[in-house]
Amino acid sequence: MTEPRDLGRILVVIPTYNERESLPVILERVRRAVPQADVLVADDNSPDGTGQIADDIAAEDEHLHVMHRAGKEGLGAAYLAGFAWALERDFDVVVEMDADGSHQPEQLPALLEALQDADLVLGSRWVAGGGVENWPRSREILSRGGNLYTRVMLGIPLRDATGGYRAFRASTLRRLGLDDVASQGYCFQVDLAWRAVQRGMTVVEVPIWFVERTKGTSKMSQRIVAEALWRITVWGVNERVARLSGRSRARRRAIAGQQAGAQ
Ligand SMILES: Nc1nc2c(ncn2[C@@H]2O[C@H](COP(=O)(O)OP(=O)(O)OP(=O)(O)O)[C@@H](O)[C@H]2O)c(=O)[nH]1
Ligand SMILES: [Mg+2]
Repeated sequence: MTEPRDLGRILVVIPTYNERESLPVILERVRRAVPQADVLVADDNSPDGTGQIADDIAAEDEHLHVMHRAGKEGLGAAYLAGFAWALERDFDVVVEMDADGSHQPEQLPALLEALQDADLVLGSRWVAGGGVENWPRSREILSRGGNLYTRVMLGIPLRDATGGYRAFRASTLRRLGLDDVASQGYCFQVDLAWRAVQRGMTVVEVPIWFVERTKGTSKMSQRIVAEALWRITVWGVNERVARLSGRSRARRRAIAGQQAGAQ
């Protein structure tokens, strides 16, 4: 197996909001699983003091960095700030990982290995070898259904475009045009994956075993689901309209060409 260090400098970005119980455990696991990687905790001023806990651990670990943000702005905004931080410091690879243990750090070497031949690697629950543990049936249906809808609406082949365990090359992030990303939650993940596919990048899915959190509380909400549904529908409709008008433009051009040829 190729050593992940062949990829250059790696930064794992972990967004946090009220994760005081989970964070120390996940940091420990990341440092053990991928010792050569740096970690950035992007905390939205968690009322439970997660930011302070991160600072305390960072004081003992030069490879751990903490970004303190003013208040809760959602997962997408925290990641965008983390990506900008990474690109400014010339990291070569940027990883997305939740703080709650759902994304197992021990599987990160497999994602990094796949990045050797890809622009973007998605940790995927819904490919052979992947799956979920301790998820209620309702969450599984929501995730599978959301991914099916995304596949059909956007016409992309990805099985798990909503997941948030990913590895990007820095060059990929630079090419995605992140300045106008407005989406949050699940939709943020779909947005980035779709941008990569649209730009003809190589997006690879690697099976992961997703373990539902045992500590802290979920930030998942109906609003996050509604946002995803709404935006994906708008993107899908716009895409179809653009494709159809592109086709009718091409047809008009072909007819004009035939008429010119006939004269
Ligand atoms: N900085 C920041 N992090 C957030 C915000 N919302 C969620 N997060 C973090 O994003 C990660 C994913 O959030 P979760 O609450 O686990 O969402 P989820 O995985 O969809 O929901 P569960 O399956 O119930 O865990 C966790 O590390 C959260 O702490 C936010 O507004 N700001
Ligand atoms: Mg979670």
